[in-house]
Amino acid sequence: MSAPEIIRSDLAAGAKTRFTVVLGDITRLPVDAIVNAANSSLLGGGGVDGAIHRAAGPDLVAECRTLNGCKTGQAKMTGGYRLPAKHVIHTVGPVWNGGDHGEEALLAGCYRNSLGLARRHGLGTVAFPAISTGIYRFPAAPAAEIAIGTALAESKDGAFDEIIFCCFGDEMAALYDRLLPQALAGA
Ligand code: AR6
Repeated sequence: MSAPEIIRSDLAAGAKTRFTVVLGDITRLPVDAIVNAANSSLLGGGGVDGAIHRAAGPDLVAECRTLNGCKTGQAKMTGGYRLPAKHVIHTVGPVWNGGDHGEEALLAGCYRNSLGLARRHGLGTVAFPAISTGIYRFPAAPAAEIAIGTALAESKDGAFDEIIFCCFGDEMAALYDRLLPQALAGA
């Protein structure tokens, strides 16, 4: 895929954190941390997880082996190795199972706990993929609302310079491009 493209970049009124929608491959972003939509083993997989491990090289899985996995909705951090990102925050999204198995709260937990980890380590720029919306089948629109809403709520203290939503396809980018200004206007 070609170099990531900025679709939209906005500040909420009176707020310090910039929210940016990017179309492209998250492994190419030179940020403090990219978030990985991992599975509970943290030992790699398909989708964005596979792409991140391929781009980071084998030292990433070696560090992941020391972490003893990760529960759904939680997050753990490693180095970025060969990635342009300094760190990888690995989180485990919920598998969509119809919506009445706590999926929404678990997905919000992924964003909240990833940003909590970033805040504790003083990381100013964090990029998220659309967690759970691929192999785990979470519907894109409610997932995007949870992503944006949780990130807005968690950044009110001004701890982050920029939060990036990295979309891997035109449809996802159009969805975030539509939802982000609505959410910022209401924030
Ligand atoms: N950059 C940004 N986004 C991407 C990239 C990329 N390089 N590649 C895919 N996406 P998925 P999940 C998007 O399936 O649903 C793995 O096997 C993709 O289009 O990667 O949370 C893990 O090991 C989609 O919008 O993650 C788990 O077993 C989003 O990333 C399982 O998949 C998430 O899709 C996790 O499933």
